[in-house]
Amino acid sequence: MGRQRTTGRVRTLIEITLTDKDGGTHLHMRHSGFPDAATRDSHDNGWQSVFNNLSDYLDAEGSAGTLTVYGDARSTYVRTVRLALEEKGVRYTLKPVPPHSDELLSHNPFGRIPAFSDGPIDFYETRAILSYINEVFGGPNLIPQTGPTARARCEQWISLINCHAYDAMVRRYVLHYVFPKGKDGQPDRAVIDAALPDIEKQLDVLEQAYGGRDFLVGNALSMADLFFAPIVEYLGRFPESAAMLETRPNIRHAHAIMRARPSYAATQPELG
Ligand SMILES: N[C@@H](CCC(=O)N[C@@H](CS)C(=O)NCC(=O)O)C(=O)O
Repeated sequence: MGRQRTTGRVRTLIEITLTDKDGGTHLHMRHSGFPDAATRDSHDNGWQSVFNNLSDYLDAEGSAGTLTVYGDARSTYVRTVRLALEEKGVRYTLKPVPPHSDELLSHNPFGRIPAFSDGPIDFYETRAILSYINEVFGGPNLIPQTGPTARARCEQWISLINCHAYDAMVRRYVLHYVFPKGKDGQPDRAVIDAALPDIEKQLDVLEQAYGGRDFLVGNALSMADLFFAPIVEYLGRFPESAAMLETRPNIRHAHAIMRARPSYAATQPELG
């Protein structure tokens, strides 16, 4: 079966061959006639999305049979990836493997969660995983569409979280409450106290960034919100950071908006 298609002013050819195979049907698709490699490659994402949708349509397990998120649901970064998939309306399987386990190491040599695979394609590092999800699947674009300033601002907030805020808020604070390492099984006050000024400053900056809007960048949900929301969930659960949120109404407002989204409920981890 062949079909001519006009892309812009260029005519291209889509050929689909269906053959019997192992009791099923093998589909081979060839899209040819592009004027150059860049135009050809720009069709990759669209076709990926079409075939993922086709797989969902034909197979009860759908993309959950090929898309896997590896990691613990309580991890903020794992939740960021899951939020992105939920926002896109893409089905996936969560494989609850701990950091540094053999299985995780086979997908990420550094042993951190999350890792992600789409069939034979593997990724680690949350920002990279989100980039793939955003481009390959349909649904809302998680990168701001309003111009270069908004896009760079989105990257700025993600980088702030990855390079500084996760470290102060989660590694040097939340995790010391969750897995106390001080005397008599108590949280180590010195470590917590040292993190507090950094958390205050980061929250001040983010409070100002929200400016009373629903989202960190402009008026649409972006990846930046998906990185920050799972962290705010934890900040609300421990005394000093909960008090800091009390005096930051913009962050609380934006978090209430996130909490109301179906993606948030669908990824809520079970916390003791
Ligand atoms: N830069 C990584 C960070 C991932 C990360 O730190 N994940 C935490 C859980 S939220 C983890 O694996 N911790 C275990 C460890 O650091 O050994 C990313 O963006 O995915």
